[in-house]
Amino acid sequence: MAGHDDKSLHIIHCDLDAFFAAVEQRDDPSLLGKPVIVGGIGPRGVVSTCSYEARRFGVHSAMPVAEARRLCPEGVYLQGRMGRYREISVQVFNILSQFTPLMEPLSIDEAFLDVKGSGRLFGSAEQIGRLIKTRVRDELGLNISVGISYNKYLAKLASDLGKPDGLFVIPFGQAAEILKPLPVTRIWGVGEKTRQVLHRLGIKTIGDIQKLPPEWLEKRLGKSGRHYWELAQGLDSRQVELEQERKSLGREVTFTEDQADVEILHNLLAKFSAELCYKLRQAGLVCSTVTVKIRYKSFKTINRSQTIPPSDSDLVISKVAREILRRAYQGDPPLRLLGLSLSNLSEAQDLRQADLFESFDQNRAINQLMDNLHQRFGPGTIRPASLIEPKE
Ligand code: TTP
Ligand code: MG
Repeated sequence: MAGHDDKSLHIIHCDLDAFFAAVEQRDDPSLLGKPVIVGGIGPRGVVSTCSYEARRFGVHSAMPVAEARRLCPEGVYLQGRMGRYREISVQVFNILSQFTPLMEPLSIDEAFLDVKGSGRLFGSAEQIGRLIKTRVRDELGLNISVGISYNKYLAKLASDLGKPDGLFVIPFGQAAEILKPLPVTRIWGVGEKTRQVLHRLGIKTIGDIQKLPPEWLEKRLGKSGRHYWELAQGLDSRQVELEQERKSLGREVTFTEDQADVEILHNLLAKFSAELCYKLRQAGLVCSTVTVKIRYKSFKTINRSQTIPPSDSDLVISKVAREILRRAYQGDPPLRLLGLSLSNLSEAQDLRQADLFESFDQNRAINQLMDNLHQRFGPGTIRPASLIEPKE
């Protein structure tokens, strides 16, 4: 496997241009060349994204739609169609995965590829990048920006620097120079808060960080200080991970009408727990962290986690999840989104420690029985009473 000393160009980062807006333009060619803004259409809606034509007016993601309308009154404003974007996303990932088995999707429109072993079939990383761009354009009618380098951070930066419709390569030996003039917010993970802290320390560009001793930054920012210092030098040892190896499993729902009924929310968490634990057991995994995510109408989002002894049991996890929700939310204001994710995954044999819990073996027997029934008669055959919907 390629270690972090491998300076050959073998990591590709792909990211679609103006994804949601580009899908709208492709599905309705009368929108081509126009400023298209996708976002919530209510009075407090937020821009999800917009076409590059709209960006020229200063419109950008996360801006209130009302402000976008002021900046760009002639824009075409559309409510998103998430199902459609997911569908196209799957088609894009299908194309990408044909160039290497080592693909790591990062979000709905971006993925890393490690093409170390793909050379004989498809050529250099740059040739693969060109093939990807051609296929995504010809088969799906979308522009995808491609960044190529010898590690993940630099490949991601490269795709960003080349946008739109880019193909940008950062070879070893040029990384430090390319990084030097960029603002610190170009460091992966540095957001507005860290930017302010760094500015107060007189640090504005990545070049400013390059000149510092790592200990200096570590002393002021803790462990992330060291990490940012490494990225500023163009060092990143993280490997491209297969999706199956990903460190969490999650399920969430955005409500069509904001939801404040605590009982419905609790039942949903039980349902998510059942689905996710079934997947865990199929994969022979257990989880040690349970995270509940809630998003208010205002878009304010809260994540609350709890560490537990490793488990793959619906009963254990749904109890923990509901306890977290009970502490975090009492029914006001209404929620727009509820999610559950399980992380800190490990192989199921690590479970022995958890055998200390008395009811554990009994849970395991019940789960095994339920999984067998699922497999034989389809999902939903047998469920804990808490998962039966009120209508039924
Ligand atoms: P991005 O890749 O960040 O943005 P983009 O594809 O629209 O534009 P580009 O990559 O060319 O800069 O995000 C992908 C999609 O995710 C985007 O089309 C819409 C959605 N999204 C939101 O809903 N809200 C956000 O704040 C952001 C940044 C993205
Ligand atoms: Mg994108």
